[in-house]
Amino acid sequence: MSNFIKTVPGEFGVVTVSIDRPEALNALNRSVLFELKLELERLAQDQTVRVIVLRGSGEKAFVAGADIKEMQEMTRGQAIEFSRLGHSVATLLESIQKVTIAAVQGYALGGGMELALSCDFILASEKAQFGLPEVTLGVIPGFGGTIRLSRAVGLNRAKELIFTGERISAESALRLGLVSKVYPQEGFFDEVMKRARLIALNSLGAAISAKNLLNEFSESSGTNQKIDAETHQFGSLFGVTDQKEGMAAFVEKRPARFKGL
Ligand code: DAK
Repeated sequence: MSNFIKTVPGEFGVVTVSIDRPEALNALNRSVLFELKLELERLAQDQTVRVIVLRGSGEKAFVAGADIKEMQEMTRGQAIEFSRLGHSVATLLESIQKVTIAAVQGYALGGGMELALSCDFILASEKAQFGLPEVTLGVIPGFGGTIRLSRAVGLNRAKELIFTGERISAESALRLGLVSKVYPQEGFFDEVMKRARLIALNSLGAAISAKNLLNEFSESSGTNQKIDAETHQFGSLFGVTDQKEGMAAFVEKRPARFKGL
């Protein structure tokens, strides 16, 4: 029984998986990530499932990031565990033998954008906003963002987005090649379902063969080593002054005053 994940089966083997924590803009705490992982593992075994559409509940957000209130008090060891859990969900979305589509309306920030980047492609509503604001909190992207963003938009653009932490519109994300298509807000999910059904009616075996090759060919080298490096770097930023200050400032709704430590 999931508290935070709702799955709705649809026609032609298209299922919609919703992250359902709208009161916190679907922020990813440990329970959300754990339930999402279990649900994806279950869907991976279900032969009737062909396409998975991942979305957030409510109109305001896909996912507004990892749960800052939960992360605020994490020790280095807990941060590493948390990063591993997030990585396992992202890797599952990327490698599952189904087609995965991120349907983004509203905010896709931090860990939310990283989950979207792990899907096979992203469809966005005109009101979507993307960003990796981790540096504004004194940390770095920890669910594969340093790896997958540069793959999607190129090294220099990824650096600029990560260093500024700024949010970009759906239109800008389209220009960067981060999202595949942008639709009007009204009727957005109908358009997503049309696209999902178009794929579901093709040969799943062929699509998955292509997916596996595309994933393999797009890896320059050693994704697992990169994931380990990101996880440890993230962990090492926990418990230091800037991480404490950045996250406390968010919770206290004030600007952060970083010391560079
Ligand atoms: N975590 C916890 N609560 C959040 C949240 C988040 N990321 N985002 C929003 N909320 C909560 C707000 O605190 C608020 O709760 P109450 O104050 O009502 O209790 C509620 O959701 C509604 O949000 P707002 O009142 O702030 O709504 P607004 O429309 O005014 O603003 C916003 C929306 C999305 C601009 C704003 O909420 C915002 O800036 N949110 C934080 C966005 C953010 O910085 N996201 C990135 C989080 S950092 C790693 C693992 C993970 C990560 C990195 C490394 N390793 C272990 C290596 C990932 C990090 C992140 O994702």
